[in-house]
Amino acid sequence: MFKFGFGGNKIKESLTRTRNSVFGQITSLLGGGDITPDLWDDLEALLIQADVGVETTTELLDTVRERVSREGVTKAIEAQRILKEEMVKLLEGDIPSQVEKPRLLTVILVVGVNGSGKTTTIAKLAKLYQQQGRHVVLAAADTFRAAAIDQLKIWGERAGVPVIAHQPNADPGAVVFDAIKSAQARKADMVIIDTAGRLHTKFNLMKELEKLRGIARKQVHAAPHETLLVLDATTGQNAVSQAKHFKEAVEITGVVLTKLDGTAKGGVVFAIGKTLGVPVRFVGVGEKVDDLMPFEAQAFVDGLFAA
Ligand SMILES: Nc1nc2c(ncn2[C@@H]2O[C@H](COP(=O)(O)OP(=O)(O)OP(=O)(O)O)[C@@H](O)[C@H]2O)c(=O)[nH]1
Ligand SMILES: [Mg+2]
Repeated sequence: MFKFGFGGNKIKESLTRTRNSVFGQITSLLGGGDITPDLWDDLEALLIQADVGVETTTELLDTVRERVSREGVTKAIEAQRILKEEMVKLLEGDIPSQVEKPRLLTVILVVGVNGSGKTTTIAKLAKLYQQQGRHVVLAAADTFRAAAIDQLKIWGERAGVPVIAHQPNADPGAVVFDAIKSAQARKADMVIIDTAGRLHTKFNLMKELEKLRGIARKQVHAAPHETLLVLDATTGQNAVSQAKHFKEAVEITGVVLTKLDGTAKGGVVFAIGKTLGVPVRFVGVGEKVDDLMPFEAQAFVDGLFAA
């Protein structure tokens, strides 16, 4: 199976703001000396400030403190090692991606509120999978905004992948239907579906996403094989509440956290992992088509604590 290369430096670079704002202070706090009672309070405050979220911070620190006492650790630097280990554990989902499974046609549905980075992420995904030798077709099922269709077409042209689109305000279900038919006719092996981030009401949006899932499932066994929720890291805890709302309405199998390069709120990744119980699959680290990286928990945590 093809494995993505993962540039430790690139993820480290995209975490610069997050590291410089709070994680750098955590690294200093846990840099040397003995563990003091004050240290835990300071650490708690810093983790919350880093957008890890209150609930996740509490659970994380409970686990770390329990291990510190059980393992008889007295040095702050050892507590840092344990904290990093527990952070990695928190982020390491054990849900395997269905995208890697060999099948005739893999369908990926991409959802998220408007502006979160869905269309850009789809272009990036198309390029990534194309580089793996996949034949990708894009479905412009965000028919709510005329510009959204054009935007996907432009990205499709740049990436050299066909985009199946209808007129603005056309039925998104029909777009999905046609895109899958077209992919089958072309013997393509992947369809990535762009969806609206906003309809007249949130209820309509969720109903529509469910409908799109149903249409895909009727055409291709077990489709969509991946439903990716795109969340904007710069929105911090707001991304977590968005995630909750989506998860209540639609089955989400993975998260793409975008704009990590432009935020100090990278700690939100821990809150997302914990709240959703689904893995972060990719992170967006810039606006260019190559700026998407498969998420690796260890590299991410190392990047947060890097010198
Ligand atoms: N810095 C940075 N910008 C990003 C990233 N991903 C997306 N963007 C930018 O975010 C903005 C919105 O991205 P879109 O892909 O249009 O978002 P969308 O979710 O499709 O939005 P709607 O179609 O309105 O629902 C664009 O200006 C993108 O260039 C990223 O990883 N880093
Ligand atoms: Mg879009």
